[in-house]
Amino acid sequence: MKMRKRPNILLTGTPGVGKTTLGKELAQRTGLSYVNIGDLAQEGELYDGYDEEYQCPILDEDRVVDELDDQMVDGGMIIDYHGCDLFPERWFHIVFVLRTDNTQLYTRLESRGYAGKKLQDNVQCEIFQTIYEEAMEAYSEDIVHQLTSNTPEDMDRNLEQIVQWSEQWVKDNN
Ligand code: DAT
Repeated sequence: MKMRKRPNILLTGTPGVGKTTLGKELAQRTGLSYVNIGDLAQEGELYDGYDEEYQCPILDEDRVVDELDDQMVDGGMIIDYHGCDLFPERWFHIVFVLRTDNTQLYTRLESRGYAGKKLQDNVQCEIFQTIYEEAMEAYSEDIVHQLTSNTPEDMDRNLEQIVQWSEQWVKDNN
């Protein structure tokens, strides 16, 4: 029996914008599989060197892509990462860039324990819409959507919209 085709969704944006919260809830609501790239890299030690400035391991992008490619070809995946140009363009049917006001983002990242340069750099990343521009360069512009993620109401609305989009995609492609 042939499996129903299901879409692959990329959730991207600056750390703290709500990708993980949205992605996990979305997986529950749609039955799609949620993958957090940071966790995947940690579990498989998919690293290539160490970044002294940021005091964190450097992602081995090729191994991350190899690790996921079979699943992505099958479809039905939700990918969560604070970057987007490392993935093959063919992987995704839709790309959501979550956006948060910088004052709110500052508070969220501070309570996550970010401080100093790491905190400043991440808030600047959001102010200069770095990830949105990265997404617009890496993917066809008509599949890239920005979603405001300031309040719990925003979270609910985004969830609702993506669930509906996903259901429609499944109808249209099967
Ligand atoms: P990310 O995965 O993008 O780093 P997260 O899902 O871990 O972000 O969320 C960071 C924190 O902010 C977490 O405590 C939940 C909160 N948050 C996320 N989106 C929100 C929203 N739209 N409204 C209120 N709080 C939100």
